[in-house]
Amino acid sequence: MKKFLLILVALMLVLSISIPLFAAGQKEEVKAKKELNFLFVPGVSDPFYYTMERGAKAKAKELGVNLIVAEFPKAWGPEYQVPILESAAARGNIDLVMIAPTSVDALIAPLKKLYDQGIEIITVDTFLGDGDYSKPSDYSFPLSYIGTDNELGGKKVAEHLAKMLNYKGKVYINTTNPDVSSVMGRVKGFKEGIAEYPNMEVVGVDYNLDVQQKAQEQTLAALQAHPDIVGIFGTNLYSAQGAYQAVVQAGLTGAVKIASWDATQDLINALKEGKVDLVLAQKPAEIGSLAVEWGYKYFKEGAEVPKKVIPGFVFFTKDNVNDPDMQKYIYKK
Ligand code: T6T
Repeated sequence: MKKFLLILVALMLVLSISIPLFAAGQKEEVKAKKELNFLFVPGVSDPFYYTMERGAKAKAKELGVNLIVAEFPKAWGPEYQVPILESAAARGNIDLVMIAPTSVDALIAPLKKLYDQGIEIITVDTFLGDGDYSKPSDYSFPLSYIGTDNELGGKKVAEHLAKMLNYKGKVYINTTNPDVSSVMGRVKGFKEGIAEYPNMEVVGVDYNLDVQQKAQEQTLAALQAHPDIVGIFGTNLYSAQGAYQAVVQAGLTGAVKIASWDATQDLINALKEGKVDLVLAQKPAEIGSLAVEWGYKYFKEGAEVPKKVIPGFVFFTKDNVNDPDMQKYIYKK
């Protein structure tokens, strides 16, 4: 019995040393490989992610990384994104997945499964859990979150909108989903920003599930329910496009100020026409490019990837919308 126990202890010792060595050896092997395979999984089919794809492709070409772009989900949600992720990853030989998780919780398990198979993860635009990958948790396995500081953006939008409204009146938010980090952050930041002004109030938040038609209908209903709404925040491109269309439809252009997020050509044109008053432009091409670059540095140079990489944002207003140096911020494929 004693002899058996001794053998068991010795066996466990050998295993505890050799498993990490084997894993480290595997990583070294990937580093030394000539070509890296990165898989990009966007959140949905929209100009924001097409622009991100463009930035990622350009950087991949420059660095000689093989970038595989998964099918763009037709609609927003894990039920569309997870099957695309799983079938794209099943082709094998993927070193890194760059993905915009369409839910803070529902993507944890499918991504953890890939991570456990040896695939590194960078979340772009949206994150898992609270996005803090620096403290141990069941969602801290990604190398990094690379995307906008959405809370800060929401706060800044509130400041601009409040100023346009002389710091008084009722405002309304149209957003996409309650479990998506990007828009959650925007709503939180905006509410906190508006709370700074005692004569302002957020009268409602609607969730359009990233469907523009729904955003338009909800905004019309909100304008009917609260005829004293003077400002609206559309938290992403479909929300904002639906919201301003509703204001046009209600004949309230100019009377109700629209703060919008995401610089599509449609929203920029609407700004020029006075149908929208503010457009926040994120930097999707830079997000895509940075994700490829950090992945490359990690594998080829052994770089430590920062847990958060935050490119900034810029605002379009009627005063700068025609500036030549602002045109690069309009989303393009
Ligand atoms: O606003 C972007 C993105 O940041 C967000 O996570 C989802 O919506 C967009 O893709 C715009 O449609």
